[in-house]
Amino acid sequence: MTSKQTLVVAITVAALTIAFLPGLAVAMEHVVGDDMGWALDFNYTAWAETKQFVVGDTLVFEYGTAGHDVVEVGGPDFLACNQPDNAVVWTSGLDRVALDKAGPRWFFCGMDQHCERGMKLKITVLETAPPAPQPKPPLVAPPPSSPAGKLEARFGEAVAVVTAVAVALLVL
Ligand SMILES: [Cu+2]
Repeated sequence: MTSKQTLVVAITVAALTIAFLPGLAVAMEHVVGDDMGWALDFNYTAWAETKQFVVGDTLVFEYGTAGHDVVEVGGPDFLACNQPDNAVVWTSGLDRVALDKAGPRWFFCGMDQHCERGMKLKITVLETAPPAPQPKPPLVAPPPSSPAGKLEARFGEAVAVVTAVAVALLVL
């Protein structure tokens, strides 16, 4: 093996390692309000501040259908507790909301004056989880439920890096 080939192999291994380490993060389900569920007299703003929402995660709203529902609106309607005709409404009592894109999402309860009474939730969905400190490599393989799409995206990035480095070495 030439020194260039050795270098390419070393860089490939490094790039793949960097690309796949963050892929160990597993999509999370967030039960809104934890044990309290979706209810009156709970501070969902404070609750949301303790959580991290990442693309691929799921929000789960749990509530009695007689008293509550879940309405998704835009920012201004959220502030005004206004439910427009085209708002998305969930009513199952066990509503699973996929967080499929980055950015803010706004929800409130559309029943009576529940929104005005604070039954409202704003979250910000992150593209990727910020890197957590990893003192040691994990000893177990990631579960098979790891989102394949994310891994493929990361693999694509790694391939791009390796290709760019290999081309640069050949040109030099
Ligand atoms: Cu309600």
